[in-house]
Amino acid sequence: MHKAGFVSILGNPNAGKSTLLNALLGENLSIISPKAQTTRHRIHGILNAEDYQIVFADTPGLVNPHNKLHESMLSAVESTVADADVFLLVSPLGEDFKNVEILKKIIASEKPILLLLNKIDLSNQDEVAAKIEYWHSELPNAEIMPISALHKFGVENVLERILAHLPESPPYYPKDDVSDRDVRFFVKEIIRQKILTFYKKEIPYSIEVTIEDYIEDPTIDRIFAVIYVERESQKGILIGHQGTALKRVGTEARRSIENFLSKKIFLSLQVKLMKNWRNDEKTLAQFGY
Ligand SMILES: Nc1nc2c(ncn2[C@@H]2O[C@H](COP(=O)(O)OP(=O)(O)OP(=O)(O)O)[C@@H](O)[C@H]2O)c(=O)[nH]1
Ligand SMILES: [Mg+2]
Repeated sequence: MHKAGFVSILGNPNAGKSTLLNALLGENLSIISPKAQTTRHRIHGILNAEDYQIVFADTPGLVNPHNKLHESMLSAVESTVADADVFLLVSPLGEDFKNVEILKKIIASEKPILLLLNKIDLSNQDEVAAKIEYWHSELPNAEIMPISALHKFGVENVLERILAHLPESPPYYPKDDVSDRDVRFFVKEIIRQKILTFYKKEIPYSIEVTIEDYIEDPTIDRIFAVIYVERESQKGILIGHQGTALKRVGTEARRSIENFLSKKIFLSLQVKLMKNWRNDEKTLAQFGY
């Protein structure tokens, strides 16, 4: 018998959804950062075994939309709700869900829900017990599991429970696929992750990265990326005094990409202006949203 199905990972921004995905896969697929709204797309991460295939959907954090980019992020979340065979709701202790509409849709779907109380490493037993009781009354049909995605605590149990709910089905993807996204996507995400890490305030939210050219040679990949900013003033901040800030992004990104690809790369980073791209439908479509 072969099992296969879709598992949607949902929760607030910064809940630890991508950390959990990577822990479940045993691989750093989705980018992680301490800042909210790190993930902007629906990303499939695929776990293959001889007798099952789990297609995890990592999703953007549930925000109430303030711009067209947010609207696209929210519809990416909603698209996974219809497909899911099992829901993983990731809720760090001390937080309630920020988007109640989605929660209602999930409950209405009557699919199994695993409510994962995340970041328990930052908490204590009393707090965890109180939160379990709270969710027990909010979602009486959910299975509640305390976990620490960061420390991979409880992750094996989550996998076990998913398998218990997974329907019998042939695989949805070829059994050697690990994602529905290509190398270019992960390369741009790694560059974005460095920007999320190194810059403050609005910069991480105002930029988009595109891969303009990707030339594969036997010993080296030559990657030409562009970082788009929303305002002229952000160019200077991104580049920094004598280019030092951008250089740091380039060096760190190159290292991480080489690690990800297990191959030497050349990385070119250019900064360009794309005014108000987060509210421009055409540009958003061009950027893949
Ligand atoms: N202490 C602790 N930190 C965690 C845990 N899980 C995730 N984090 C941290 O929480 C932050 C956010 O993690 P992400 O996995 O990027 O969260 P996300 O839910 O994917 O966030 P968005 O993509 O922005 O919606 C990172 O700094 C993680 O290291 C955990 O179990 N314990
Ligand atoms: Mg994420």
